[in-house]
Amino acid sequence: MASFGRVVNEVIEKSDIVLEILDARFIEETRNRRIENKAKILIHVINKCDYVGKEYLDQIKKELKNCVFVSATKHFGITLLRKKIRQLANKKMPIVGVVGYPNVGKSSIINTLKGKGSAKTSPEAGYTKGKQYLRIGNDFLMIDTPGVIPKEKRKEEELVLIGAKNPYTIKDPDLAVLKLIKNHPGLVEKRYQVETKEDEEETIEDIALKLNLKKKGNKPDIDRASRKILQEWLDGGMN
Ligand SMILES: Nc1nc2c(ncn2[C@@H]2O[C@H](COP(=O)(O)OP(=O)(O)OP(=O)(O)O)[C@@H](O)[C@H]2O)c(=O)[nH]1
Ligand SMILES: [Mg+2]
Repeated sequence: MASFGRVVNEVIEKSDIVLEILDARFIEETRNRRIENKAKILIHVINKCDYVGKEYLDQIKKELKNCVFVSATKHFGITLLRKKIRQLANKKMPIVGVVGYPNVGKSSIINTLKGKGSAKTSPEAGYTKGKQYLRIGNDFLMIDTPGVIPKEKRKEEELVLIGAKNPYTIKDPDLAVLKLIKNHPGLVEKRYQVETKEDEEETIEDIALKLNLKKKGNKPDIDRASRKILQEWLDGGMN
């Protein structure tokens, strides 16, 4: 994955307007102040709104200036986004840079605006590798960019919980699950119908046995169970 570096810096400099794409479930965690401070004109695009409730979004609306709520996959909010870009643009064919953390839906938003699949998307974080220019009709020129994470925010177990890292490629998925259980008491236990344990490592063991994920000697496979739990968390299966 690209660090916050050359590519994104260059895109922000070139762009008349910057769309900072944020995951509706993790707005604060996916904000990048360096991007926000550098952009000439900034629109916060809150994507994946299909995962969250309206009341929550009403609250966010009060806190963020220039924000638009969308769902790229459910196709809502896109017309509003197009309008907002036009409204804020100070020229006819503005260059619009699309930036944000890995996996927040940058490429998906561009595709939905364009009306057909041209920017490749994937559930895997870190999919887009270089920048790509895409013309959106006669309205604007968009630049898709690789997802970037600020250098100071590199703790793997936190990144995986906001979708910025792939649960199937990280080294210690159980650390992320332990954090998930601590941050959301009862949520994981309820999903898998297991008892709350004082030692959260035991909770993961119980889930592994329940899912029949075992290693040699009938031991619970913590690693596989953890990756599965994380994927389900990211897919919205615990709401
Ligand atoms: N539920 C839901 N899923 C979405 C939405 N937008 C995108 N996704 C999914 O999120 C995943 C990542 O989407 P991408 O468009 O590839 O994200 P990206 O920001 O371009 O990711 P990188 O290129 O890896 O930085 C894909 O599995 C999409 O289908 C949305 O509005 N709702
Ligand atoms: Mg992408």
